[in-house]
Amino acid sequence: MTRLYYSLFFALAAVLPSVSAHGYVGSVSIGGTVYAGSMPGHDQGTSPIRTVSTISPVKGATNPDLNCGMDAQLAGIDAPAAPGSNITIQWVGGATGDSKWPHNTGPLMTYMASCDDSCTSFNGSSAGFFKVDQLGQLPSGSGWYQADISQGDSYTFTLPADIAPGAYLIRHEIISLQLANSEGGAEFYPACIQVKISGSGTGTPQSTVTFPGAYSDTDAGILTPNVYNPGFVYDFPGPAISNLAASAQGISPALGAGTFASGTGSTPAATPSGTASATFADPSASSTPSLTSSAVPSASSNAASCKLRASASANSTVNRRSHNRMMRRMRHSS
Ligand SMILES: *[C@@H]1O[C@H](CO)[C@@H](O)[C@H](O)[C@H]1NC(C)=O
Ligand SMILES: *[C@@H]1O[C@H](CO)[C@@H](O)[C@H](O)[C@H]1NC(C)=O
Ligand SMILES: *[C@@H]1O[C@H](CO)[C@@H](O)[C@H](O)[C@H]1NC(C)=O
Ligand SMILES: [Cu+2]
Repeated sequence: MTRLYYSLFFALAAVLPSVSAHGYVGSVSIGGTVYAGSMPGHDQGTSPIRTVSTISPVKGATNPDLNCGMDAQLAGIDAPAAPGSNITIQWVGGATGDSKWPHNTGPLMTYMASCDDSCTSFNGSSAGFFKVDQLGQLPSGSGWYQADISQGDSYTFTLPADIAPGAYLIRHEIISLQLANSEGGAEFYPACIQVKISGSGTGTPQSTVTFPGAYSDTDAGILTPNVYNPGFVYDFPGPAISNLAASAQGISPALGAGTFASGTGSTPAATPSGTASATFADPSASSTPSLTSSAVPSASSNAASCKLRASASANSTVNRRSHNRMMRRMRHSS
């Protein structure tokens, strides 16, 4: 099934004109439902993805649009989500989302912030964000997970298992570093997704940051003149991974071709089997040097959270190996 959807996606992509420049979050899979995002500059529609005004990047670490993307609008719904469940995000390229994400260098990061009861009227500009995931360079040290996104793959992370119930903003972000050899050159693509988390968890983050506020234009992960040098090791910007973070995350095949074209509105999962098989793990925690250091909770974290993180990383590594084998097969077959 997975292979079929992947091939179908490539077949479609091959006949579509390639559109320039940048992109946006075209769809997200939450609790088995695939929600389409609105095209930038279009009506918000019924989607938990906050609509941005343009596919162009946010520039500058102090730009207010670093919060949720360019002129992001409140979304009308908070998508129901279970703690410990997977969320899969599909980036698309071009103003109408009919091409692939265009960039291949730089990190993918995911933050969350509590909106209290509802995110539908919540302004995130003073929200307290905590980091739940980050993916950077491939374990081989050459190339980036972002390059997989530019092949049409989706990105999956797992909601914290013990997170307290309530409404949360998920702030997923790509940073593209192809112009980051000069200060202010990094391209930020933040995207916010509104969820309502169920359950009876009690977990809260030990510390939070704001956006803007968490980054500076001279951070080692944002001003990167050496990014194309052999042996470059990426240093993620922002805080360390939160004590609340879960383990599994990664890159997966595309979310199914049917979700790309819709401009607005939520789409019931038209391809449930494809979606389900698309979310196998590709966590990057333990074997890449850059991730090992950043994935360890900050020094102030207690021993219990360190232990949890360590066991999660071990399981993630196994999943990634099987994923990489599958990716090789699929690339060869497409
Ligand atoms: C949040 O507040 C800022 C500052 O008042 C404003 O510029 C921005 O548009 C608001 N965002 C939303 C989503 O309402
Ligand atoms: C989440 O994805 C990981 C790998 O990506 C998988 O091992 C796990 O079973 C998934 N969890 C759920 C609840 O689907
Ligand atoms: C990892 O796998 C072990 C053994 O199967 C299991 O006991 C443990 O709970 C798993 N850890 C996570 C975080 O899934
Ligand atoms: Cu771009």
